[in-house]
Amino acid sequence: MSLQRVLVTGAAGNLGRLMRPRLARPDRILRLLDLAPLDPPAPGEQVETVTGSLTDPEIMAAACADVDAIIHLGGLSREDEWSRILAVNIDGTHTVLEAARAAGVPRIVLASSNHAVGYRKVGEAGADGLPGESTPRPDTYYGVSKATLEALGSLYHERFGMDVSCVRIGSCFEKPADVRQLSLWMSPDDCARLLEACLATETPGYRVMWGVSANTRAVVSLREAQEIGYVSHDDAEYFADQVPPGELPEYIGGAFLETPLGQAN
Ligand code: NAI
Ligand code: 15L
Repeated sequence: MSLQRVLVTGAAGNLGRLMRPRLARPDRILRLLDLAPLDPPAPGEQVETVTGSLTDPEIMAAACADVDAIIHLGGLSREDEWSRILAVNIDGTHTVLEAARAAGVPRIVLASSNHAVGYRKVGEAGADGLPGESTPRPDTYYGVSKATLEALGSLYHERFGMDVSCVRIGSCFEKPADVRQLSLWMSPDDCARLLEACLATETPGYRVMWGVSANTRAVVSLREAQEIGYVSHDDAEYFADQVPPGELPEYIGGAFLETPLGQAN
C-alpha cells in the first residue's frame, strides 16, 4: 500500500482539530504543522507533528518534503492589524505556495473565507445563490488577505501547473450558533467531505468554491464544489430551534462589516 502524505497547516486550530480524526485513513500520513502545541499522536494514529511558523521558509521547506498535498488552514482567522495580516496571511500564504512549488507538491487546498466577498449582498445572485467564482468584495483586511490568497493560488496554478482549490468557508464549527450560520454553516463532516473531494479531483485545475452544507436557508451556490464530487449530507436547519432568534444580515459578511479595520477582536 502506497502512503499519501498530507501536510495540514494550522492543525492546532478549530478546523484543524475537527479535521484531524476525519481525514485519517489507513493509507495516509497527516503531517500537522502549527505554531501552537499539537496533541501528540494517539496510539495507531499516522501523524507527524511540526511546531513552527508557516511564515518561515526553512520550516516550510522541511515541512513540504515528501508531501503529496497540502491543506493550508493556518493563519489569522479574523480581523487583525494590517502588518500582522500582511505577514501571516499574505506573505505566509506566499511562503507556503513557494515551498510547495520548490518541493514539487502538486496539489494544495487553500482555506479562503466568506469575508473575501463579505460586501456582497445576500440574494444579489438570485435563487441560485452567490457563485463560488464571484469577484472579491472583502469586508476587512482579513477579507483582503483571503482574496489575495485566492489570487496567489491562481498564479501558482497558471505558472507552475499546481492543482489549487480555494474553499470560501462559510462558518465551520460543531453547530451553527446564530441565524446567519443557518445559511452559511458547514458541518465538520461536510468539511471533511469537501476536502477529500479537493484531494481526489483530477489535476491540474484552479477552482474557487463555497464550503457550506446543503442548508435549507442557502444563500450561496454549491455548484463548483459539486462539480468536483462534493456531496453534502448535512443541513444547519437541524439546529434551527437551538439558535437565538434573529435576522439574516443584509450582507454576506454579517458583523464583520462593523469590525473596525485593523482591530483584533
Ligand atoms: P483558528 O484561528 O482556530 O486556527 C488557525 C490556526 O493557525 C491556529 O492554530 C494558529 O495557531 C495557526 N497559526 C497562526 N499563525 C500561524 C503561523 N504563523 N504558523 C503556523 N500556524 C499558525 O481558525 P480556524 O477556525 O481553524 O480556521 C482555519 C482556516 O480556515 C483559517 O485560515 C480561517 O481563516 C479559515 N476559515 C475558517 C472558518 C471557520 O468557520 N472556522 C470560516 C472561514 C475561513
Ligand atoms: C471566518 O472567516 C472566520 O475564520 C470564522 O472564525 C468565522 O468568523 C467565519 O468566518 C464566519 O463568518 O462565521
